[in-house]
Amino acid sequence: MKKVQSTCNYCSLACNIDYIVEENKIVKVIPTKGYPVNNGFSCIKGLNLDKQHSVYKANPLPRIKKEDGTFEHVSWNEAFTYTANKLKEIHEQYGPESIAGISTGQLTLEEMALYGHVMRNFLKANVDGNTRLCMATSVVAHKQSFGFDAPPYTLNDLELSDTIILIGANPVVAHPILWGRIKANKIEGKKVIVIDPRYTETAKRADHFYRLKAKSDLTLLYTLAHVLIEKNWIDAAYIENHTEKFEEFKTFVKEFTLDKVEEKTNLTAEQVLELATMIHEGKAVSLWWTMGINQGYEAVRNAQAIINIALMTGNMGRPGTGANSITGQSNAMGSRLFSNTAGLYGGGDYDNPVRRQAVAEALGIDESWLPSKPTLPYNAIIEKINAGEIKALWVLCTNPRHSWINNETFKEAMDKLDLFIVQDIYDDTDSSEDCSVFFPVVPGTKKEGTLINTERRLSAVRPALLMEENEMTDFNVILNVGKALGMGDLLDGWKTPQEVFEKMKKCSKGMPCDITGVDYNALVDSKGIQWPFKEGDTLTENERRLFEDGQFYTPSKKAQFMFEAVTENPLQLTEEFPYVFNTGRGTVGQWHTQTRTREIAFVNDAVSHVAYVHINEELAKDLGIKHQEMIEITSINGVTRRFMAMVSDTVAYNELFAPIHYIETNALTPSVYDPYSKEPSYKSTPVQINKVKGA
Ligand SMILES: Nc1nc2c(c(=O)[nH]1)N[C@H]1C(S)=C(S)[C@@H](COP(=O)(O)OP(=O)(O)OC[C@H]3O[C@@H](n4cnc5c(=O)[nH]c(N)nc54)[C@H](O)[C@@H]3O)O[C@H]1N2
Ligand SMILES: Nc1nc2c(c(=O)[nH]1)N[C@H]1C(S)=C(S)[C@@H](COP(=O)(O)OP(=O)(O)OC[C@H]3O[C@@H](n4cnc5c(=O)[nH]c(N)nc54)[C@H](O)[C@@H]3O)O[C@H]1N2
Ligand code: SF4
Ligand SMILES: [Mo]
Repeated sequence: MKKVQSTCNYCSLACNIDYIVEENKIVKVIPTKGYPVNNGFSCIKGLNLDKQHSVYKANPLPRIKKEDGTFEHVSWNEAFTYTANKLKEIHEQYGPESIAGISTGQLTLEEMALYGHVMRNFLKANVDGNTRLCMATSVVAHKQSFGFDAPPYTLNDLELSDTIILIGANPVVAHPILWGRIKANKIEGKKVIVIDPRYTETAKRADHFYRLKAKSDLTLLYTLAHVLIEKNWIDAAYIENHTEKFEEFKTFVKEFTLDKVEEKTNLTAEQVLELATMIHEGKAVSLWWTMGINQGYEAVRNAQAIINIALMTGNMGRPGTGANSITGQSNAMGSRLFSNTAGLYGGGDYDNPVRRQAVAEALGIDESWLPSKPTLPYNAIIEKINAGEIKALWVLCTNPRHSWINNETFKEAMDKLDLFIVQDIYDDTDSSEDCSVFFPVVPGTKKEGTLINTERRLSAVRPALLMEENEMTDFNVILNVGKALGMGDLLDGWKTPQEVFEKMKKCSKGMPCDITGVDYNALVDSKGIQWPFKEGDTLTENERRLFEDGQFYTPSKKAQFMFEAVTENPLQLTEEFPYVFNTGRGTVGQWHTQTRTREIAFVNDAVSHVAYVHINEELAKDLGIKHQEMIEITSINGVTRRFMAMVSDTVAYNELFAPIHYIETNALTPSVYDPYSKEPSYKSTPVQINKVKGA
């Protein structure tokens, strides 16, 4: 019997888990005691990490689609040669920009970095990640406001805050262990406040719930700022010493008066005043946001409006404070910093000559190998496939046929591609079923590498199980495609996860995310370690927050007030499409496109097997719809899908909520993005409801 401590590779908390292993079988899964994130607890997904490949498992050999449309399993060598030859052909005939990749926030940082090296440095292809669907808004907001993509908090701040404001976040379902930290907060008179259009599982457990109109956060937050300024409930010294552009912001928010707020947000002047008073009276106020903010048509400004509230009230850098973006996937943070997609390894723009030189030296390559510009964003990649300009796509550890916005456009793209490579642990996902090359890989229980969680904590993934015959890791698939492409000595120092980690450490030197002091092997059986951790640093605390000295990463070292006029949602409700179709996580047990969590029998037995929407009781009555009746929903994008109506007290009269775990949901979401982050606006689609004829 042996014990292997590893990291849960579902959500961004990246809890640690002890696997008890006997004869290459996991016989017990125990949440690691003493690990700072989850200290002996985990959710049902973490407890069932051993279930992957228990019911569904792909043939361990790769699969190729032949000219006549039939499929064949081939040897790994044959698949690598076939894929590399096809990629080279397309590269030669149509140029590097005819190849693209979609990476993920759910692989290890070493796998992402290697993929970025093969695809971006060597092939000069565009590679975006599914993190675009998730964290792109926070990335842009942080960069502009703080000077670097740096979430300031440590999870312990949840236990040190007397006023916790959750905006567009439903941690009871999406981050249960984080919710556990809120419950563990023993401060007397502590307030938990939820701002959401939906009376969520979290709102039901909160002290205050503000049901705002969908996508009206910006008006609410600017009005709040205005009230705080009017009442002089601001921290003038903090603003003076640590921020810039406050005077402009103050003038800008003057027009956001309380008398106008109700019409725009559905919240009364009294409610907004009450919220402002709680912020004023709180000694340690923390504001937390997730996808209700990140996924919107003016999302970056929304995130920054939250940051502005924290800055102007001096709720930054002190215990229990902060404007805190919660990440989604286990390694979204690793993907943001080390995937070579939107910026250089370790951060910094591709047009920064000093950083280019430093990164090239760290990698031991000529600077000209580095990409000259950021990748095309996800939406542009799909548009270019559909325009016939991109011919080859390699997707790994994501399932875009299901999760991409307006997902019929991805179906169209799949049909257009000359070469569609999918790398997944299952060969029957919506994306992989019909692809030209399928690379089957082993799940996280057989892999080695590093993840970075929502509070910037690096932790070790280590294999609990040995590989079986013909099995392959993500790392080795990418490495072998690189070899078959002829990368030769460009792969020196990229041959093992540890070698890649050492390169990434070097790339991070001198950057805010400096990890030069982290020892790859010392991460094993440890408490993890938050960045920054420089060479020579000694660890005195397991929980560290940023900006305690009031110094930010901008050239002036001051945080920036960022703001812009509120704009109309490009998709307005109309007489024909009078209801808002909101989307998000349905249950704790279900993970995104449900490929993995379908293997947890307890979850699979308990959840709906047909797509469903929550509908308000009054609305259901008015439309003559019964609980669990099948209804048709038509979106403003012209697509109609069937859902089961679930009468619920969680949604307002003119709003519906559909979990994302069913492919029908994103058939209805039209292609709308934030202008700066290009993150999809997934949560406010105008729709119509119809009874199914003859039902
Ligand atoms: N069980 C489970 N857990 C998960 C995941 C999963 O699939 N399943 N996925 C993980 C990932 S990758 C992510 S990104 C996180 C997401 O975690 P969350 O963001 O917490 O989850 P969502 O349900 O997408 O959205 C949160 C809330 O935003 C609200 N919202 C919608 N529109 C608005 C608006 O205009 N304003 C405001 N203020 N709120 C709005 C929704 O009603 C919803 O309650 O969860 C992670 N955890
Ligand atoms: N309408 C709407 N749509 C949304 C959202 C929303 O709130 N509303 N949220 C968006 C967000 S925040 C996110 S993060 C995305 C998530 O969307 P996806 O990334 O598409 O969802 P997953 O189901 O997590 O896909 C991961 C895939 O990787 C596979 N996999 C698991 N482990 C491994 C591994 O070790 N290696 C490899 N190669 N594959 C593996 C799984 O089987 C699965 O097919 O969805 C987005 N879509
Ligand atoms: S809370 Fe997140 S990281 Fe922790 S066990 Fe659950 S899914 Fe895994
Ligand atoms: Mo996400």
